[in-house]
Amino acid sequence: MLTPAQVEQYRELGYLVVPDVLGRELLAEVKRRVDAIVAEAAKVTTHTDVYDLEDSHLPQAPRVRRIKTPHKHFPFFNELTRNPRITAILAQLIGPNIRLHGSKLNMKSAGYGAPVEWHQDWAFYPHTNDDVLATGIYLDDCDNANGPMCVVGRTHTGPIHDHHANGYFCGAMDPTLTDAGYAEAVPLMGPAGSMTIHHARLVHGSALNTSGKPRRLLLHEYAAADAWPLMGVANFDEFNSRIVLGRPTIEPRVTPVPVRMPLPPAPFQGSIYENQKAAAKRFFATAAE
Ligand SMILES: O=C(O)CCC(=O)C(=O)O
Repeated sequence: MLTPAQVEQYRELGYLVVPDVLGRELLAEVKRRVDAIVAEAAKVTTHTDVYDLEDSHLPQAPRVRRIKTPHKHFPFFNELTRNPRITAILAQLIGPNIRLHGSKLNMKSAGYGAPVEWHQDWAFYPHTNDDVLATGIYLDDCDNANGPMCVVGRTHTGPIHDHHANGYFCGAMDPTLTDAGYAEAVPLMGPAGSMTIHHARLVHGSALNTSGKPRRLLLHEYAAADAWPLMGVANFDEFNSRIVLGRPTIEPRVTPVPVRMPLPPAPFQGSIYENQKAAAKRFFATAAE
């Protein structure tokens, strides 16, 4: 459980790091399963429903950039999104009824793991209210060297920045047009097993991993059950099947939150890495540079 001071920090700054949420055994099991999934990437030559690949991927030298929506493909990871150690913490922040929005595992491998440009998750999936956040469990020790997720505190109460380039959604803020306070960004670091929490409106991003150590981050996105996605609900049963705590509702709570729709869609539809290829200007160096 969170202390009142931690809850207060989340409300005020929009982020938190909570150590050792899963415990040693469960963390070890998560890593074993991730290794097994990554080993299977030797069979693929292009992005699939499961794998998002680094540009330099080759089947004989597999380079996985992200495992996409692990909760959809692997029951173990679906179960993990509902783990009471996680949901008890979430309930303190967004209430007793909670729905999973999505999940992903960003690999940020040693030496070449791709950067993620500054963005707000809210620009990808605005909801009727902003009781929406993401958790990230570090599978490796994370320090300044291996590409920690960096956040700009307090931006969760500010504007929603433009994430478009050349008239299309690109999922990245143009660092030459908007200074959202990047110089004050804080790295979220900790030993393996630490869980980051960031508000969906918080500006965040991370650099290329040029170190010799991997930095894997398992991200779960959660919303209060009465926060409904403004992009709509494609399948009502599937939507409700993602309730991880409490009960669903058909009465969305609507609050005056700033919104820009992620439309028209990115020309490179796919993962955030593909979307951000359309960005006019980049902040973080890429492996090719
Ligand atoms: O992996 C990271 O450091 C950033 C993750 C993120 O913001 C994302 O994938 O949307």
